[in-house]
Amino acid sequence: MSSRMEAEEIFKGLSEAVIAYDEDKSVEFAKAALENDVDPTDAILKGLAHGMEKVGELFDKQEYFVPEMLACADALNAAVEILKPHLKIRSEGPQVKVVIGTVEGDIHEIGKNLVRIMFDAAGWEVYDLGGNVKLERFLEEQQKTGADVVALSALMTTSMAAIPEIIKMIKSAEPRVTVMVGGAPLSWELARKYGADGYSPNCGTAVNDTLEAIRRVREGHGSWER
Ligand code: B12
Repeated sequence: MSSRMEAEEIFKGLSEAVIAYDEDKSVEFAKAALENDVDPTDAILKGLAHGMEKVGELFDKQEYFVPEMLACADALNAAVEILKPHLKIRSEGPQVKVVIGTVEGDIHEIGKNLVRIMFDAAGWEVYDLGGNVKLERFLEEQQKTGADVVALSALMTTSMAAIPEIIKMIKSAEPRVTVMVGGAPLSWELARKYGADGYSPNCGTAVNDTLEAIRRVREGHGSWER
Protein backbone atom coordinates (compact mmCIF):
# COMPACT_ATOMS: atom_id res chain seq x y z
CA MET A 1 0.00 0.00 0.00
CA SER A 2 2.29 2.74 -1.19
CA SER A 3 -0.02 5.47 -2.57
CA ARG A 4 -1.22 8.35 -0.34
CA MET A 5 -4.32 7.52 1.63
CA GLU A 6 -6.82 9.75 3.37
CA ALA A 7 -7.16 9.37 7.15
CA GLU A 8 -10.85 8.42 6.78
CA GLU A 9 -9.94 5.57 4.44
CA ILE A 10 -7.41 4.29 6.95
CA PHE A 11 -9.88 4.47 9.85
CA LYS A 12 -12.38 2.53 7.77
CA GLY A 13 -9.74 -0.07 6.82
CA LEU A 14 -8.73 -0.56 10.46
CA SER A 15 -12.33 -0.80 11.63
CA GLU A 16 -13.25 -3.32 8.90
CA ALA A 17 -10.14 -5.37 9.60
CA VAL A 18 -11.14 -5.72 13.28
CA ILE A 19 -14.72 -6.66 12.35
CA ALA A 20 -13.48 -9.22 9.79
CA TYR A 21 -10.85 -10.45 12.33
CA ASP A 22 -8.29 -10.03 9.59
CA GLU A 23 -4.93 -9.59 11.30
CA ASP A 24 -2.98 -9.15 8.04
CA LYS A 25 -5.31 -6.33 7.01
CA SER A 26 -5.20 -4.59 10.40
CA VAL A 27 -1.39 -4.66 10.36
CA GLU A 28 -1.35 -3.39 6.77
CA PHE A 29 -3.63 -0.45 7.66
CA ALA A 30 -1.68 0.31 10.85
CA LYS A 31 1.44 0.63 8.70
CA ALA A 32 -0.50 2.79 6.24
CA ALA A 33 -1.51 5.06 9.15
CA LEU A 34 2.14 5.64 10.00
CA GLU A 35 3.18 6.12 6.36
CA ASN A 36 0.42 8.71 5.88
CA ASP A 37 1.12 10.63 9.10
CA VAL A 38 -2.19 9.74 10.68
CA ASP A 39 -2.11 10.35 14.45
CA PRO A 40 -1.75 6.87 16.04
CA THR A 41 -4.21 7.78 18.80
CA ASP A 42 -6.82 8.61 16.16
CA ALA A 43 -6.04 5.37 14.35
CA ILE A 44 -6.72 3.47 17.58
CA LEU A 45 -9.89 5.35 18.51
CA LYS A 46 -11.52 6.11 15.17
CA GLY A 47 -10.33 2.90 13.52
CA LEU A 48 -9.66 -0.04 15.85
CA ALA A 49 -11.88 0.82 18.85
CA HIS A 50 -14.69 1.86 16.51
CA GLY A 51 -14.45 -1.58 14.86
CA MET A 52 -14.65 -3.25 18.28
CA GLU A 53 -17.84 -1.29 19.02
CA LYS A 54 -19.39 -2.79 15.88
CA VAL A 55 -18.22 -6.23 17.02
CA GLY A 56 -20.21 -5.67 20.23
CA GLU A 57 -23.31 -4.99 18.12
CA LEU A 58 -22.77 -8.21 16.15
CA PHE A 59 -22.44 -10.07 19.44
CA ASP A 60 -25.73 -8.52 20.59
CA LYS A 61 -27.40 -9.74 17.39
CA GLN A 62 -25.92 -13.20 17.96
CA GLU A 63 -24.06 -13.03 14.68
CA TYR A 64 -20.74 -13.21 16.53
CA PHE A 65 -19.89 -15.36 19.53
CA VAL A 66 -16.92 -15.51 21.93
CA PRO A 67 -14.48 -17.12 19.43
CA GLU A 68 -15.13 -14.35 16.87
CA MET A 69 -14.71 -11.67 19.55
CA LEU A 70 -11.38 -13.18 20.53
CA ALA A 71 -10.21 -13.23 16.92
CA CYS A 72 -11.30 -9.58 16.53
CA ALA A 73 -9.29 -8.75 19.66
CA ASP A 74 -6.22 -10.40 18.08
CA ALA A 75 -6.60 -8.25 14.95
CA LEU A 76 -6.91 -5.13 17.11
CA ASN A 77 -3.91 -6.03 19.26
CA ALA A 78 -1.69 -6.76 16.24
CA ALA A 79 -2.35 -3.26 14.88
CA VAL A 80 -1.82 -1.67 18.31
CA GLU A 81 1.64 -3.27 18.47
CA ILE A 82 2.58 -1.42 15.25
CA LEU A 83 1.13 1.92 16.39
CA LYS A 84 2.29 1.86 20.01
CA PRO A 85 5.89 3.07 19.57
CA HIS A 86 4.63 6.10 17.63
CA LEU A 87 2.10 7.50 20.11
CA LYS A 88 2.67 11.15 20.82
CA ILE A 89 1.85 12.12 24.38
CA ARG A 90 2.85 15.28 26.19
CA SER A 91 5.51 14.18 28.65
CA GLU A 92 6.51 17.41 30.39
CA GLY A 93 3.92 16.74 33.12
CA PRO A 94 4.68 15.22 36.52
CA GLN A 95 6.06 11.70 36.98
CA VAL A 96 3.07 9.59 37.91
CA LYS A 97 2.92 6.04 39.30
CA VAL A 98 -0.24 4.14 38.42
CA VAL A 99 -1.71 0.80 39.42
CA ILE A 100 -4.20 -0.37 36.78
CA GLY A 101 -6.42 -3.42 36.34
CA THR A 102 -9.83 -4.76 35.38
CA VAL A 103 -11.99 -5.55 38.40
CA GLU A 104 -12.88 -8.98 39.73
CA GLY A 105 -15.30 -11.06 37.65
CA ASP A 106 -14.34 -9.25 34.48
CA ILE A 107 -11.74 -10.49 32.00
CA HIS A 108 -12.10 -7.68 29.43
CA GLU A 109 -8.66 -6.14 29.02
CA ILE A 110 -8.54 -4.48 25.61
CA GLY A 111 -9.66 -1.02 26.77
CA LYS A 112 -7.59 -1.21 29.94
CA ASN A 113 -4.54 -2.17 27.86
CA LEU A 114 -5.07 0.84 25.58
CA VAL A 115 -5.25 3.17 28.58
CA ARG A 116 -2.12 1.52 29.96
CA ILE A 117 -0.34 2.12 26.65
CA MET A 118 -1.19 5.84 26.86
CA PHE A 119 0.12 6.01 30.43
CA ASP A 120 3.31 4.24 29.27
CA ALA A 121 3.61 6.67 26.36
CA ALA A 122 3.37 9.60 28.80
CA GLY A 123 6.43 8.16 30.55
CA TRP A 124 4.51 7.11 33.66
CA GLU A 125 5.43 4.13 35.84
CA VAL A 126 2.63 1.60 35.37
CA TYR A 127 1.86 -1.50 37.47
CA ASP A 128 -0.59 -3.56 35.45
CA LEU A 129 -2.47 -6.15 37.51
CA GLY A 130 -4.23 -7.56 34.43
CA GLY A 131 -7.84 -8.70 34.36
CA ASN A 132 -10.19 -10.25 36.95
CA VAL A 133 -8.29 -8.58 39.80
CA LYS A 134 -9.42 -9.35 43.34
CA LEU A 135 -10.76 -6.23 45.05
CA GLU A 136 -8.12 -6.01 47.78
CA ARG A 137 -5.22 -6.44 45.31
CA PHE A 138 -5.59 -2.83 44.14
CA LEU A 139 -4.92 -1.40 47.60
CA GLU A 140 -2.16 -3.96 48.28
CA GLU A 141 -0.33 -3.01 45.08
CA GLN A 142 -0.80 0.72 45.71
CA GLN A 143 0.72 0.37 49.18
CA LYS A 144 3.57 -1.78 47.86
CA THR A 145 4.50 0.65 45.08
CA GLY A 146 3.47 3.99 46.62
CA ALA A 147 1.43 4.70 43.48
CA ASP A 148 -0.29 8.09 43.12
CA VAL A 149 -3.16 6.68 41.10
CA VAL A 150 -5.28 3.54 41.06
CA ALA A 151 -7.09 3.10 37.74
CA LEU A 152 -10.03 0.68 37.60
CA SER A 153 -11.57 -0.71 34.43
CA ALA A 154 -14.95 -2.50 34.20
CA LEU A 155 -16.75 -3.58 31.03
CA MET A 156 -19.79 -5.26 32.52
CA THR A 157 -22.72 -3.86 34.44
CA THR A 158 -22.27 -6.78 36.85
CA SER A 159 -18.55 -6.28 37.51
CA MET A 160 -18.72 -2.50 37.83
CA ALA A 161 -20.69 -2.96 41.05
CA ALA A 162 -17.35 -3.82 42.72
CA ILE A 163 -15.99 -0.32 42.07
CA PRO A 164 -17.54 1.57 45.03
CA GLU A 165 -16.27 -1.14 47.37
CA ILE A 166 -12.70 -0.87 46.04
CA ILE A 167 -12.84 2.91 46.26
CA LYS A 168 -14.04 2.77 49.87
CA MET A 169 -11.18 0.38 50.70
CA ILE A 170 -8.57 2.66 49.10
CA LYS A 171 -9.92 5.95 50.41
CA SER A 172 -10.19 4.78 54.01
CA ALA A 173 -6.57 3.53 54.00
CA GLU A 174 -4.95 6.04 51.59
CA PRO A 175 -7.10 9.17 51.20
CA ARG A 176 -4.49 10.97 49.07
CA VAL A 177 -4.50 8.36 46.32
CA THR A 178 -6.36 9.38 43.15
CA VAL A 179 -8.86 6.82 41.86
CA MET A 180 -9.72 6.85 38.15
CA VAL A 181 -12.41 4.69 36.62
CA GLY A 182 -13.38 3.81 33.06
CA GLY A 183 -15.00 1.26 30.78
CA ALA A 184 -18.02 1.19 28.48
CA PRO A 185 -20.81 0.96 31.09
CA LEU A 186 -19.40 3.85 33.17
CA SER A 187 -20.03 7.58 32.84
CA TRP A 188 -19.09 10.83 34.56
CA GLU A 189 -22.25 10.56 36.67
CA LEU A 190 -21.64 6.98 37.78
CA ALA A 191 -17.98 7.65 38.48
CA ARG A 192 -18.91 10.51 40.77
CA LYS A 193 -21.67 8.51 42.43
CA TYR A 194 -19.18 5.70 43.10
CA GLY A 195 -16.80 8.13 44.81
CA ALA A 196 -14.08 8.12 42.13
CA ASP A 197 -11.84 11.16 41.70
CA GLY A 198 -12.03 11.03 37.92
CA TYR A 199 -13.31 9.27 34.84
CA SER A 200 -12.27 9.24 31.22
CA PRO A 201 -14.42 8.11 28.31
CA ASN A 202 -11.51 6.81 26.22
CA CYS A 203 -7.78 6.24 26.08
CA GLY A 204 -7.21 9.43 24.08
CA THR A 205 -8.28 11.61 27.01
CA ALA A 206 -7.13 9.35 29.86
CA VAL A 207 -3.75 11.02 30.50
CA ASN A 208 -5.16 14.55 30.74
CA ASP A 209 -8.21 13.51 32.75
CA THR A 210 -5.96 11.65 35.18
CA LEU A 211 -3.70 14.69 35.59
CA GLU A 212 -6.76 16.81 36.33
CA ALA A 213 -8.03 14.31 38.88
CA ILE A 214 -4.62 14.22 40.61
CA ARG A 215 -4.70 18.01 40.83
CA ARG A 216 -8.20 17.97 42.32
CA VAL A 217 -7.16 15.44 44.98
CA ARG A 218 -3.96 17.35 45.84
CA GLU A 219 -5.86 20.61 46.15
CA GLY A 220 -8.28 18.89 48.49
CA HIS A 221 -11.43 19.23 46.41
CA GLY A 222 -13.41 16.17 47.42
CA SER A 223 -16.05 16.55 44.74
CA TRP A 224 -15.72 17.43 41.08
CA GLU A 225 -17.86 19.15 38.53
CA ARG A 226 -18.46 18.30 34.87
C1 B12 B 1 -14.06 -8.01 23.06
C2 B12 B 1 -15.14 -8.44 24.03
C3 B12 B 1 -14.93 -9.63 24.73
C4 B12 B 1 -13.61 -10.42 24.66
C5 B12 B 1 -12.57 -9.72 25.55
C6 B12 B 1 -11.14 -9.98 25.10
C7 B12 B 1 -10.15 -9.30 26.01
N1 B12 B 1 -9.01 -9.92 26.17
O1 B12 B 1 -10.38 -8.24 26.54
C8 B12 B 1 -14.06 -11.81 25.23
C9 B12 B 1 -14.42 -12.71 24.07
C10 B12 B 1 -13.06 -12.54 26.12
C11 B12 B 1 -15.34 -11.43 25.98
C12 B12 B 1 -15.91 -12.24 26.94
C13 B12 B 1 -17.13 -11.99 27.51
N2 B12 B 1 -17.96 -10.96 27.23
CO1 B12 B 1 -17.46 -9.43 26.17
N3 B12 B 1 -17.30 -8.01 25.00
C14 B12 B 1 -16.34 -7.66 24.19
C15 B12 B 1 -16.78 -6.38 23.41
C16 B12 B 1 -17.27 -6.84 22.04
C17 B12 B 1 -15.76 -5.31 23.20
C18 B12 B 1 -15.04 -4.80 24.44
C19 B12 B 1 -13.84 -4.02 24.00
O2 B12 B 1 -12.74 -4.53 23.98
N4 B12 B 1 -14.06 -2.79 23.49
C20 B12 B 1 -13.03 -1.97 22.86
C21 B12 B 1 -12.31 -1.11 23.86
C22 B12 B 1 -11.26 -0.28 23.16
O3 B12 B 1 -13.26 -0.25 24.46
P1 B12 B 1 -13.49 -0.17 26.04
O4 B12 B 1 -13.19 -1.48 26.66
O5 B12 B 1 -14.80 0.46 26.32
O6 B12 B 1 -12.34 0.79 26.56
C23 B12 B 1 -12.25 2.16 26.26
C24 B12 B 1 -12.95 3.09 27.26
O7 B12 B 1 -14.06 2.48 27.88
C25 B12 B 1 -11.87 3.52 28.19
N5 B12 B 1 -11.52 2.69 29.36
C26 B12 B 1 -11.61 1.37 29.54
N6 B12 B 1 -11.13 1.02 30.73
C27 B12 B 1 -10.71 2.14 31.33
C28 B12 B 1 -10.13 2.35 32.59
C29 B12 B 1 -9.80 3.65 32.96
C30 B12 B 1 -9.19 3.88 34.28
C31 B12 B 1 -10.05 4.74 32.10
C32 B12 B 1 -9.73 6.10 32.50
C33 B12 B 1 -10.64 4.53 30.84
C34 B12 B 1 -10.96 3.23 30.46
O8 B12 B 1 -10.74 3.60 27.35
C35 B12 B 1 -10.78 2.50 26.43
C36 B12 B 1 -10.07 2.88 25.16
O9 B12 B 1 -10.59 4.01 24.53
C37 B12 B 1 -17.94 -5.85 24.33
C38 B12 B 1 -19.00 -4.99 23.65
C39 B12 B 1 -18.83 -3.51 23.92
N7 B12 B 1 -19.44 -2.71 23.09
O10 B12 B 1 -18.19 -3.08 24.86
C40 B12 B 1 -18.49 -7.15 24.92
C41 B12 B 1 -19.19 -7.12 26.29
C42 B12 B 1 -18.46 -6.22 27.25
N8 B12 B 1 -19.06 -8.52 26.70
C43 B12 B 1 -20.12 -8.97 27.28
C44 B12 B 1 -20.27 -10.31 27.75
C45 B12 B 1 -21.66 -10.67 28.23
C46 B12 B 1 -19.20 -11.21 27.77
C47 B12 B 1 -19.21 -12.66 28.31
C48 B12 B 1 -20.01 -12.91 29.59
C49 B12 B 1 -19.66 -13.56 27.15
C50 B12 B 1 -19.85 -15.02 27.49
N9 B12 B 1 -21.08 -15.43 27.31
O11 B12 B 1 -18.93 -15.69 27.87
C51 B12 B 1 -17.71 -12.89 28.57
C52 B12 B 1 -17.31 -12.27 29.93
C53 B12 B 1 -16.38 -13.04 30.70
C54 B12 B 1 -16.01 -12.24 31.96
N10 B12 B 1 -16.35 -12.77 33.11
O12 B12 B 1 -15.43 -11.17 31.88
C55 B12 B 1 -21.20 -7.91 27.40
C56 B12 B 1 -21.32 -7.35 28.84
C57 B12 B 1 -22.76 -7.17 29.25
C58 B12 B 1 -22.86 -6.63 30.63
N11 B12 B 1 -23.16 -7.47 31.59
O13 B12 B 1 -22.68 -5.50 30.86
C59 B12 B 1 -20.76 -6.89 26.29
C60 B12 B 1 -21.17 -5.43 26.59
C61 B12 B 1 -21.40 -7.38 24.97
C62 B12 B 1 -22.90 -7.24 24.96
N12 B12 B 1 -23.39 -6.23 24.29
O14 B12 B 1 -23.60 -8.01 25.54
N13 B12 B 1 -15.83 -10.22 25.57
